[in-house]
Amino acid sequence: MPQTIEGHFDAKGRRFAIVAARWNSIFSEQLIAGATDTLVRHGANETDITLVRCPGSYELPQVARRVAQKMNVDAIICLGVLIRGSTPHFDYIAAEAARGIGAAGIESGVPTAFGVITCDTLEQAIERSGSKAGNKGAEAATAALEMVNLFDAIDESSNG
Ligand code: RBF
Repeated sequence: MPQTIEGHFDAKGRRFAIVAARWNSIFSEQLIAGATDTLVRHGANETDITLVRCPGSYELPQVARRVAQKMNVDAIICLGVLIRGSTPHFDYIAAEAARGIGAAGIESGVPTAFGVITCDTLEQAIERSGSKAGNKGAEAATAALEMVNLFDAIDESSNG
């Protein structure tokens, strides 16, 4: 068995920002609730979670970058809901959100989690924000937690 470095899911004493886009708020509020619930159930103090609202998913990378620079947080969970319309905007915004949220994490060293759901239909949005297909906000929070603890484990490893 190789030596394995991995992150666990302990949120105790950690500070988090949830950056959430306002668009399609009936769904994004569910993602926020799912992410918050996941962090708290893993030991985070609710007062250590800051919700930052931004206009749309296009703005998520810009806000995540600013939060990483200015706020003392261990991870940033980015949440948004994109529903495909009859314009090409969907693909542009989705691509920018995915690329930019990743870039903000790489540039800052603060883990950023991608909790943007991209849906063709309202039904898919319902499914991904707390019903049949789970809650993608909760999943993004779980990924953020694992990353925070993984980074610690890498830093503490004797090979690091
Ligand atoms: N933002 C979202 O988070 N979800 C969407 O489904 C969404 N659809 C949009 C559709 C159009 C045609 C436009 C122009 C914007 C949309 N936005 C959406 C907003 C976008 O992320 C951004 O806030 C605005 O374009 C302002 O920069």
